Amino acid sequence: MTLLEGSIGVEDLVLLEPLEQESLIKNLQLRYENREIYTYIGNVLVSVNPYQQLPIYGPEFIARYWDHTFYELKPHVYALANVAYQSLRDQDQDQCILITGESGAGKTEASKLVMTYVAAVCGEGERVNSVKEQLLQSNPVLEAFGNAKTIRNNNSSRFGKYMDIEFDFKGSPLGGVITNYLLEKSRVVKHFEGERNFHIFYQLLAGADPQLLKALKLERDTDGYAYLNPGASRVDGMDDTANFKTLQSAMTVIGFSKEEIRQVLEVVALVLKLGNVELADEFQANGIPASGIRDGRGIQEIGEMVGLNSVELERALCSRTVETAKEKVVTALNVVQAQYARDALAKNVYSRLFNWLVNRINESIEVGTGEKRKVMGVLDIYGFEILEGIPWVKVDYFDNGIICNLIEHNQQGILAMLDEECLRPGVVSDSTFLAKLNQVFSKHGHYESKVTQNAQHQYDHSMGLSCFRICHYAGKVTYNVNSFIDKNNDLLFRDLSQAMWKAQHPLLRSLFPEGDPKQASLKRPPTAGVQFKGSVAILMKNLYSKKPNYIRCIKPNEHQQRGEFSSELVAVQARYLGLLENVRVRRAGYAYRQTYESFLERYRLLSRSTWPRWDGGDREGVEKVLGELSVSSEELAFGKTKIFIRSPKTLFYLEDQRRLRIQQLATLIQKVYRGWR
Ligand code: AD9
Ligand code: MG
Repeated sequence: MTLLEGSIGVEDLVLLEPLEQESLIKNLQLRYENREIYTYIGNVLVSVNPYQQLPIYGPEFIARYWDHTFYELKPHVYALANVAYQSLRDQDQDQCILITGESGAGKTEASKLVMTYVAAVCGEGERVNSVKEQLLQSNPVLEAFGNAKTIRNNNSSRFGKYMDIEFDFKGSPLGGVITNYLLEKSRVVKHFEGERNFHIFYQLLAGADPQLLKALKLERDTDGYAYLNPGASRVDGMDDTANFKTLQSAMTVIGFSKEEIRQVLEVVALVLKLGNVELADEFQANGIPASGIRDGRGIQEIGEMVGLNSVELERALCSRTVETAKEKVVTALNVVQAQYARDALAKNVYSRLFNWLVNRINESIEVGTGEKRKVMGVLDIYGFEILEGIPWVKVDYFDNGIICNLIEHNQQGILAMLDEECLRPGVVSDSTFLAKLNQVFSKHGHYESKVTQNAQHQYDHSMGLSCFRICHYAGKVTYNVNSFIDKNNDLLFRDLSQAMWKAQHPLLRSLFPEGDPKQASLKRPPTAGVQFKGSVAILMKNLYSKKPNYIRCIKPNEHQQRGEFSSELVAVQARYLGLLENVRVRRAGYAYRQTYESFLERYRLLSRSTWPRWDGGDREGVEKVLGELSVSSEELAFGKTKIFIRSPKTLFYLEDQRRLRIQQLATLIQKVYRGWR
């Protein structure tokens, strides 16, 4: 292994010898064990989560990285932030920071470190400082409402976030825009054992002073709330009380008024109280099952808090009105349906509140029109387990086309079929959807389910009957179709939105504009799948217009433990982050386009015509080498001074051949040498 002076292992994996998966992991491990969590692959930053506070952050380090160029100091997230910021400022080039890695790998922490760095170096002055403060304080607010403890990560982001930070021509910050993606709103009503609901619920109950608690008619004990799993309310090392203070002051810095903060907390309390609304069987005179609220007190409290008639709320929860062109038909909901309606309402209230918060923050940090600005985008999305198959986790250079087609094809993709199933009249269910997938994809090489396995006489007991599996690049991922239809439909009965719209509570009311009878249209809103596809398309377009800077985050163990490095776990991540390929491409000097001269210099040992001696021109030499290796002409384009190579596979092939040839030559030399002795 090459050792850079004073460095542990190699600081840039491009220098790794031998270039293999195993040595790559060993190098990361050696560095990790010496508390060197950052390593480069050229200008890509690899970061391994230390699970401890290392003394490598803060003003002194920021100043040091500010004063040096990229390769002068040890690899660091500050160095990457520095390059991005300086090229934005001096070369007028919009930047984006793309942070990938699985849940708990350190994406959000990395994004905050980038933001802190940029904020520290991007100028001063009263106005500038207040913009910076607002930008930074958006983090605790979004984390309180959008993060939760999961099995993988005590502070897991349950939404995707993209933030554009905007600067003037001098590089001083003007403001920003935040876009959020797919909040995991099902968490509001249900989460796994050992996991928590969103932090805000615990922060409010732990941190509210007695007056506030009383005003909101809440109990401090979390066990009394159906939407909060019992026994999992505390998280080691997390102080909900202190975080509640931080949240309130962050909201104040951003510009939320006292009244706004109060209203936000009331809506949070409303969600908790909804969870405690118990529904009971009732029967109509004709014996048809219906439902009613078991104990009217909770609903009464909700009604009083948000200015709603509780009788009307009960009606909205327990019945459903279907309007046709001619008439209105009211049907009673049975208990299961009414519970579904209640939970749908809670999820909708919460996720709309979250969107409202993001918009409200944007109102504060938005930049007025007119001024020309430079932009730095920061993308922090949650783990692979959720976003597989979506373009941005596409590993560079891997042809993901087959999988994307399987999922996204306009008529025959899984998403399109899900939409179709949602629109189909009659009895549709998750299992009819799965049956359809099984039928259409029975022969698709990347699709598997119990049914297709049986047809092929293979049995994999790890897969349930309600599951299908997609063979992604990163490995096989099993999806359970339970509640796919519901999630995609994401329907909120109109009765409920109309009831919410009638509330006197200004914030709650504003969350349900479609409840206004004047607004009500019979048009179906786009399904969740369609909406998400649209927002991803916009994001991709935005990212393509910027210069990318990559941070690849790696989780060293499953236990959130410092000092523990599981080679197997890291190897899996390294594989789907494509680290080795990344190193190979860099090492080949980005030979996609390279001058004939340097290309020939590197590869001329591969042809008898050009090795050991070649007296002809560079271009002819290159033609000889490629001709002798039978590289397809489709792969090549001969420019005036440069050779262009289409696919990295060809590059890998050339690199492999070169490596073999060097080995052969080495053996040969040894033989000759022994012969001499
Ligand atoms: V998820 O997909 O949102 O579930 P992330 O965002 O990748 O995940 P996160 O940044 O939240 O992971 O990191 C998880 C935890 O690791 C943090 O709460 C810290 O306790 C810890 N961590 C991550 N990076 C660092 C670091 N550079 N220094 C110290 C860190 N601790
Ligand atoms: Mg995160």
